[in-house]
Amino acid sequence: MPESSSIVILTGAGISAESGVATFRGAGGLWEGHRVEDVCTPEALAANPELVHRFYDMRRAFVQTVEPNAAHLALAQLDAAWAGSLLIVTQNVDDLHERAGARRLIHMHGAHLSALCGDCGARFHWRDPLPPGSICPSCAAPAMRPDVVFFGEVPYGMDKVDAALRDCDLFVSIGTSGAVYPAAGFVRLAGAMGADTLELNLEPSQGSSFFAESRFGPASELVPAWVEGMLSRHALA
Ligand code: BV8
Repeated sequence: MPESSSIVILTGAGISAESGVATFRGAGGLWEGHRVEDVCTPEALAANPELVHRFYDMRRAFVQTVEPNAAHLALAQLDAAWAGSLLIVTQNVDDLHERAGARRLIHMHGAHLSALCGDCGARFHWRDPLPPGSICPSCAAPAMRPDVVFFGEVPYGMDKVDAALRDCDLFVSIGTSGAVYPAAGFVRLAGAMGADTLELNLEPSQGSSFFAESRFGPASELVPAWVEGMLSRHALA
């Protein structure tokens, strides 16, 4: 691909699996033993704040004990080396892309290490437990909540993501089941706008048929190989 080519990369839980972070629809489709409807909706937060806050506290603490894997590191290397436009859009709320060195990154479903005030909308870097009723450092309301996008809420950064998808020459999807929208629809938008489309996943996703090419295997093997190919072809271009 020539230097001016623009790339959008969507990542999901599968890219963090080899770092030890559980995926969502693996073992029986339970999230750490919970049904998604019980823990990832505004209704669940209102009805059972203790459960929802505890669910995110547990995961926030856990992601601080794991490390980025070769797939995260390879994407960060591509981000640093690619002269054209590049955007990593992650559905993940862990900080493994950042810790690997990625810069051009959007967390469309929010982030574990961030807390949001449900009253004033202020956000704060947050590493510790966040019990229900935590006081907002900005407006003092007892309204702090996990800064994640629940089902039924609007994903973050969608204007920038939409523009990047319409402009890109290549759309790559890594480690996602294609079960959650609007992320699952990105391949169709990019493809309709003329982009080439590539899926790197352990197994066929729900959207595999929409990709021009799919490669199956662990991300820690597929992603470094793909990045090496991109950088060597680009260097020769
Ligand atoms: C919204 C919170 C409106 C943080 C999450 C049609 C159109 C639009 C919306 C909808 C629609 N139909 C239904 C909806 C509503 C809903 C939805 O999609 N429901 C689903 C269940 C049908 N969507 C929403 O509500 C979204 N909001 O639509 O607002 C709007 C839309 C556009 C513009 C403006 C407004 C909000 C959705 C966000 C929900 N929050 N997370 C958290 O707790 O983590 S979603 C949750 O699922 C995570 O973010 C996760 O990332 C995401 C997707 O899961 P995956 O990442 O794909 O993980 P999964 O386990 O499923 O799959 C892992 C894959 O990796 C597998 O394929 C596996 O084979 C592979 N793998 C495993 N190991 C490896 C591997 N691959 C490579 N290597 C390995 N080693």
